[in-house]
Amino acid sequence: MRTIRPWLIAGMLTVTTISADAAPVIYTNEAAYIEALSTGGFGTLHEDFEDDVVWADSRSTISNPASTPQVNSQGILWTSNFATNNIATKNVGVSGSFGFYSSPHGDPDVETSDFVCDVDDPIPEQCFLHDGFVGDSADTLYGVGGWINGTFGADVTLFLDGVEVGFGADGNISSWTFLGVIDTDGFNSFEFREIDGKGEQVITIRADNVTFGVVPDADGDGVVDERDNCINAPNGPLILDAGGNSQLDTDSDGYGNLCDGDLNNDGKTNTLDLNLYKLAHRTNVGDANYNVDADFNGDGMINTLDLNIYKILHRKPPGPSCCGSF
Ligand SMILES: [Ca+2]
Ligand SMILES: [Ca+2]
Ligand SMILES: [Ca+2]
Ligand SMILES: [Ca+2]
Repeated sequence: MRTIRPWLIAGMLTVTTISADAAPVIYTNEAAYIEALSTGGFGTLHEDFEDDVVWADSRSTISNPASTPQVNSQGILWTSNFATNNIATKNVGVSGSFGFYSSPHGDPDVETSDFVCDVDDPIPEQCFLHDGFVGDSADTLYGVGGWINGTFGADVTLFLDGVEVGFGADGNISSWTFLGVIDTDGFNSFEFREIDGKGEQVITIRADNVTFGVVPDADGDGVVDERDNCINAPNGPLILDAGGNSQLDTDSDGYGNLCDGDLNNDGKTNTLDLNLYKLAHRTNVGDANYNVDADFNGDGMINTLDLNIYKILHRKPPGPSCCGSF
């Protein structure tokens, strides 16, 4: 019975509050950033690097460094901005017990190269260390903002999907500073990069308390609205239906069973559907009259629980759904 249905038509619909082709907006005030995400209709995802289970392999102390090539936390894959470097978390954060950084710092090839990097002006590009870190997300992100700190007045810039957005003068930091950006066009990767540190002068950056702007998940079931076949009825991986199914849609019309009382698929839920329901009431899987589409909660039995769900659906069109066509 357990059905994990792939989101076949992901992204077909867009959230109406998201406007296209707007320039990214920089924020240096966390409250203003969070408020702008809310006003824009976005949900938020917060990363404080405190989850010991998720971040276990990256935990380190000054005396006993530990690091790992990558960590996937809440759908964000965190890596260093140099492929051969690792990432680490230790007691360098702005709050809680842990913050985040790349380990080692910057381009591992600079200090070992034969290139002469002890010049100040102009500084060859090969001399820059560019300490930093990257996050990649399969789901589209619309904002990234967090507390950044660096040594020696770190110059921090930001790349979204490989394109530099920058922080301008705001990216010149020497104490914990909030740096954020909202890009309503969406992005799937970001990089915070230090652009001033060079050979013989490592300038490091660290991060903590990062908040992402994400598409909304109205019912909080772990499937964002743009992929949720029952936007207002929890039926996703975090809140499975009574049968343990996620996104169960037995007639494959794009509306999950939990929000699809339209048993004859004419776009309406009316007496015709009620009559179909009645035929299946008090049947179980395997019975002659069992109708899998009328098993709204997916538990293999059509009983009072399903009737109660049908009552809510009666006289309403199926959905709302990401991916239905009515
Ligand atoms: Ca949802
Ligand atoms: Ca359906
Ligand atoms: Ca109908
Ligand atoms: Ca049932």
